[in-house]
Amino acid sequence: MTSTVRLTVGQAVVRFLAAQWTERDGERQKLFAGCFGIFGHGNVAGIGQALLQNELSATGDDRLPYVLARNEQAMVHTAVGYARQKDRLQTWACTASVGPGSTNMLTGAALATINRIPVLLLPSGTFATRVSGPVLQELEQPYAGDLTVNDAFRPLSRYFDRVNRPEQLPSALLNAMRVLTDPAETGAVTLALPQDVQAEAFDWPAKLFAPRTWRISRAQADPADIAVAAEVIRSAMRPMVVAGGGVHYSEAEEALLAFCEHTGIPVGETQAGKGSLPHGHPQELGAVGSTGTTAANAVAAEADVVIGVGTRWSDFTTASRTVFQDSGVRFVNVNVARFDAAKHAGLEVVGDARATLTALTEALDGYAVDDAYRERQQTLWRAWDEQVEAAYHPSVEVTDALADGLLTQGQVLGAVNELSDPRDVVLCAAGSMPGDLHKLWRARDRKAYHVEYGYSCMGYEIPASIGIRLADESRDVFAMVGDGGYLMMPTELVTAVQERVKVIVVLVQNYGFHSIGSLSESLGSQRFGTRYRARGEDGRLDGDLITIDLAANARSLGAHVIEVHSASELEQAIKDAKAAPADGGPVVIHVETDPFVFAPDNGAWWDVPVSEVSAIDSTQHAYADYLEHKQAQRPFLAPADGDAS
Ligand SMILES: Cc1ncc(C[n+]2csc(CCOP(=O)(O)OP(=O)(O)O)c2C)c(N)n1
Ligand SMILES: [Mg+2]
Repeated sequence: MTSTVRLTVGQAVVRFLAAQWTERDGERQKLFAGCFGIFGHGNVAGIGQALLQNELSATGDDRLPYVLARNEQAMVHTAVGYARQKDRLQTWACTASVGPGSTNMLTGAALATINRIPVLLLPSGTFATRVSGPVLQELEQPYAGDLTVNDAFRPLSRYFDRVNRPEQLPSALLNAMRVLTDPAETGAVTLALPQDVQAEAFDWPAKLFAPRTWRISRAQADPADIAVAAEVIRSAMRPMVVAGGGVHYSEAEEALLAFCEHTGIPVGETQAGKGSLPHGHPQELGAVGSTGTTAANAVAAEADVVIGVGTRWSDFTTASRTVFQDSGVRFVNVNVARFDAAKHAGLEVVGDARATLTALTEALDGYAVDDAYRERQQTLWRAWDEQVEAAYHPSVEVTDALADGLLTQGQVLGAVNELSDPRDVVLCAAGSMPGDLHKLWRARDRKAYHVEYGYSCMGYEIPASIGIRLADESRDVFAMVGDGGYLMMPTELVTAVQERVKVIVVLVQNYGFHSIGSLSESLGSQRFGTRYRARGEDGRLDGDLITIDLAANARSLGAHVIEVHSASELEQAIKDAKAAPADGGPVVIHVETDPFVFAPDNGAWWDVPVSEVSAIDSTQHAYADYLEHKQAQRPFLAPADGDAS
């Protein structure tokens, strides 16, 4: 007879999750570090009771620690920050109550799926039996009796299931783990759990709870594809690599280094791929695309073969398809997901980045770019690096022109870069800083740069910094957050206090949305509605600055706050923050900047449509400008293995 265990669905979920492991390259680790949650009806009794029972009685590897968050969107961000830092080998589950608690996780789900980061979401549902419906927070639709708000997770999840009967749970759980641990499929995985089902008991086969190891294998590309790819690369005069997040997730940095050193091919980096080559490497081109360096973009403009490694080719990477200007440019795409490998009519080399780069290096034996190409790339890079130096240390003319107590954003980024340890992590997500960081940050370690630019979600910064620090306590984490981003999601400072997690938040106050203000201006919309100003006498939002005290706000949430008003105070603050106790909770450095000192220009574009007709002069001018930029847009349709001419 099969041995069985009688547990509720909630208890079975918790017990199962605690028993899951991943293994790659012979290293084994727990898949779930724990479960974040906020309780309400729906999960307070079901999953909540199960987590309590686990906390009270489970020991060692059977534990699934519970952490109370402050906002459900934020707890998904924390899980994403953790999973990305762990190269997608480990993550967290997130439990939320019926209705708003669950739908608050939707933004987090989209962010995880877009960035290809595994998180397990457990939204609670209204009664599967419907006996007492409509219950509090239940959505009713006259046209569909089986619909719930949790159906909104379907388009945002890589796997979705609703467990309406206990018998459905085993296959739902196994499928959820399959997708979470598949590098080509991974993202948000959602198991919706109706509140009555969570509390229902069932006799489960004991084998369901046996420790289970999900092997994350390194998919090998087809040797025939490697051979064609090598042939295409050998035919190139001006090849370049574009390194994406897949380089990091596959731990392919050394394989990339070997590939570049054997071939002399230079490397541009996407936001997720930054740090693929350490700063200072002779083949470094830095950021490529809309927020790219002049070096990477000049090389890209003439590249005849572009080797994308682990990139999903976002518009920022290609400067909306304008950065690669060679009329016959061809793409060779190394990617574990065929979906991404096929982009831009690329030659699909479907496989793990590390394994594939190693195979390609062998297949390219004897091939190298010529010396003139190497020299050109290095000259371009040196010219850019001088601009970075000038942004980090602006001239007296620039600093003297600043109002009292203000710094430039470049100065702030430079100080954090120079005073942090090479292994410390810098983190950002939205506003003007991601672009400036992409251009200016000197990434000195493979896991030291974490800009979320798939969803570029304001409010990601503080919760994700907690996840990163939980993932690796040997690194300090610097969360760079604008005043707009801070106001979206300061709440998790309280969670950092609760868990005594040391994160260093650099809060850059510039009174509004500087990034969108600049964008608005360039599109002829005159910075409309982007400044934090009171409503003026003319009825418009152009009155006095709203001088709210964000430093006091952070202090009230339990953070240790340091306010700085000069470059030397900023230096001291960074040193003090680094010296703060490792388990002392969050430190916030509050600094005001002058947003009108910009990072060095790269002349690159980003396609944001301008109104075709308008009654405003500035919009009409912007539209003429827009049409001109559109001319440079390329379709990228050349067959990758075809004739280059
Ligand atoms: C959740 C969310 N809402 C809106 C946006 C659009 N958006 C991008 S940047 C930005 C302004 C960010 O302001 P702040 O954090 O102060 O940074 P700054 O632009 O001033 O550097 C906005 C509204 C977004 N990215 N995320
Ligand atoms: Mg701002």
